[in-house]
Amino acid sequence: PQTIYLKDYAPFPWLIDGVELTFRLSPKATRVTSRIRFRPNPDAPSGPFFLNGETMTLLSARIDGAEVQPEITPEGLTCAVPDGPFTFEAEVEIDPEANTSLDGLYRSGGMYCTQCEAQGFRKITFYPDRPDVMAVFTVRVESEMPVLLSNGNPVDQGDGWAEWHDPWPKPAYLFALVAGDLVSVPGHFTTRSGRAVDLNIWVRPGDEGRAGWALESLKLSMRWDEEAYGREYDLDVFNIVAVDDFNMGAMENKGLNIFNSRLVLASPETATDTDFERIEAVIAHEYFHNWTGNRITCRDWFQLCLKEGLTVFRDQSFTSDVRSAPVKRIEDAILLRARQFREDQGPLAHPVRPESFVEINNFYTVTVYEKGAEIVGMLKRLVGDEGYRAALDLYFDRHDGQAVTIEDWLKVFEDATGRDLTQFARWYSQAGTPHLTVTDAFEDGRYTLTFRQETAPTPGQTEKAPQVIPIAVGLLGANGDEVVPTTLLEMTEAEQSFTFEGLTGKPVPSILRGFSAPVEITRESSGAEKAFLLAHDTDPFNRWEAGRDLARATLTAMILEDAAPDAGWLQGLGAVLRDTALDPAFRALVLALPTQDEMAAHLARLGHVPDPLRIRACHRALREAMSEALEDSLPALHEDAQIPGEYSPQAEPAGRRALGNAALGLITLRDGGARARAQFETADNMTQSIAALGALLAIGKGQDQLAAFEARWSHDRLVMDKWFGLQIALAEPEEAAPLTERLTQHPGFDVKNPNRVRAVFGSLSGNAAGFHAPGGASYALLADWLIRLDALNPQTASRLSTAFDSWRRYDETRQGQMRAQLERIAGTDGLSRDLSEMVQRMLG
Ligand code: B3K
Ligand code: ZN
Repeated sequence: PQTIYLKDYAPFPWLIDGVELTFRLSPKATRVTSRIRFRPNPDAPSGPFFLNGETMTLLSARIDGAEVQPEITPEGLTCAVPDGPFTFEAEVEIDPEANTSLDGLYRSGGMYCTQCEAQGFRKITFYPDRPDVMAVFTVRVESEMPVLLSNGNPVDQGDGWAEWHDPWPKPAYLFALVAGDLVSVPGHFTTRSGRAVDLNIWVRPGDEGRAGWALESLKLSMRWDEEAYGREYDLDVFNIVAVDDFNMGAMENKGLNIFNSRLVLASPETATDTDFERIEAVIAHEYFHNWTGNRITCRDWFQLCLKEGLTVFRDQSFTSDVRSAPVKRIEDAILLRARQFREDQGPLAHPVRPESFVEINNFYTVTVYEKGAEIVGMLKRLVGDEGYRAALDLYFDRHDGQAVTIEDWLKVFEDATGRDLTQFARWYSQAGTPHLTVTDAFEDGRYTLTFRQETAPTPGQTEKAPQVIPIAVGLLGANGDEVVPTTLLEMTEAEQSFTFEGLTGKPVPSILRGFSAPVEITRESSGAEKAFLLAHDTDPFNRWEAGRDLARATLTAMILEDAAPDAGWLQGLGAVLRDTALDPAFRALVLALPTQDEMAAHLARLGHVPDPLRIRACHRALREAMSEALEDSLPALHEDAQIPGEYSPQAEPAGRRALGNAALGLITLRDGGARARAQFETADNMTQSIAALGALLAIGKGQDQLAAFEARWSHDRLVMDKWFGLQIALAEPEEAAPLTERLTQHPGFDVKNPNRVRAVFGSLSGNAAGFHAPGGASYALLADWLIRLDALNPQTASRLSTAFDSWRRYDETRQGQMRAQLERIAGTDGLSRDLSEMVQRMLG
């Protein structure tokens, strides 16, 4: 397979004045006719006329009405064309029923739907399938299905047909079509300039009662984008469709977002608080793409972070505003460290803007998305709120309707604020997590902080240059008062010192407040200093961070030195938990330990070979110690979460339930499960019922509850995903592989449904001790299924294969076992481009 390089970018030699498509839908033989008006691109060198096209049969082609015989390859079509403008017409036949890749036009549960990002449109018809070719589309759909949807505004419809017109030029990856037996939960929104917009959440008949939250989230997002960014919606309708078989979360197609049903459907009985929050955030994310992604898109796929990093940053800001900002920041930092730092540490590390790829779908990563969002956050911190708003206004103004690059993006910040971003741009090109080492000194009222930055080599990048790191620092006095409020230090050198004058005593520094840069930090500081910050820091992020550091330190000492749990930390934890002035959601986060995988990564960084079983045992022992030390506080926290009246998924009650469920988990370690069983019996919502079930499974009980849960929910795919996932995630190490294998034989297991496959195999690899259990059975089982899945759905197989990316962390036996599985996958005939690229990179 061919490697594509950023440096080879060349514009398409033609522009498109209009596209007309007609779909005659039929399960196995859908006919697509296209009429595309091309005109030479005055800004591009001329070149051969090539249209992408795969897995389809060309029935006929015409140029300016005259039949032509193009040359067809597996990748597309070439053909001689006139010098000036011309119209290209084609009729092709495709087979949606046979399309198990869920990319292009496919069928899911009897409906037709599409997924075109990144390169699915080329499975629908012959077209220049690249984001820098933008065109106005008119679409006619013919089908006996009752609901026929496409992008833009409805033009007209009749019996068995509908026509849509999208006035906004767009790249083909934003094309969408849906045809199905659907019902809508309708709504209305009036934009601030007075445009009336019809909203619809389209679901299967019977699911109407679970779409209300998605609709409310959409309205909230539309208002927020007007208020926070001055961005209004630009069509008469906005449609969202829920589909069961979907490779990822959702897709921002212009005016017709298509969503994985798990990110649309929610009711208190079937969805957890986390699901509700996630739905709200993803609805917002896809909606925000209307401006950051659709109106302004990417010149090429190397610029993916241009739309994804920015849109994630926007959805994070939205959640901060509608929920709790400190809690959101902590959640985002946890995710970034657990997944993006892990990616950076292993063979899949790549820059936020990669320079080459084989399969672009392999680069929809936490690095592009979440680290991409961190870069936008740093830019905002560096230029300030006003500078940021001015830069964004200029971005929308200057680039509306264009397909642009990271250089264009940085230029608007330079032009709007006068700042030189040459060095800052390294955040986009340099892979790896910068590591900061901090030392300090105090003399004569002068306090000096010295930072050294270092980034470990990553594949293809051995030398790393210093980056611009915004470090937010505050200084606390001995009594806990803030003697220097949060100050932004801008580090640009490999090593750099900053001084604070006029202090009366040596302060306690609170460094990297609000997680002001996506870096790791090491500072030799005493446990007492961290305990002080846990008790006093005015920055909620660093207060949480101090507790997290202490938890990690005590776990590390338990694992490496057989130490006892740190009594001082347990005491500090108790004080935080009992502090009712603190947000319960925040307290729940303070109570959560670093995951076993994070501990493995941490030990590996310290130069040790992590033993997953040992980590698990110490993790458990520490939780037991917490359960004992906090015994007096936990019941009250649990009882406070039993909120009378109607369930609400808003932040405040959800936070109380999060804390209550965290308390329940700890109580269950000591009460034999009595309280959890009672909660399971009486809970009227999924948040509390699944937490009770999890608490029981974690102590090796709960089999009756598991059976009752299945009996109650076996008809519901989304709820059953939780049932499949939870028991695997919590299985004893030696039980994980056999249980997973048994569950693949369960009548509810469906290898063609990505949610189910992820519930099963994502939970297996997420169960660190189970995945790495001695003998390697889990490795072999995952590899078996990756091979099987790859033949049906390469994208989902490729995504799940990242479970192996940390293989070099472990002991020789485990390394050998994992490598053998990777090699077995690599040696499989007919492997997809997706999975083979991943496996090759992991084998390095
Ligand atoms: N843009 C889509 C992701 C497409 C993934 C293609 N493999 C969803 C999103 O980020 O909003
Ligand atoms: Zn996105």
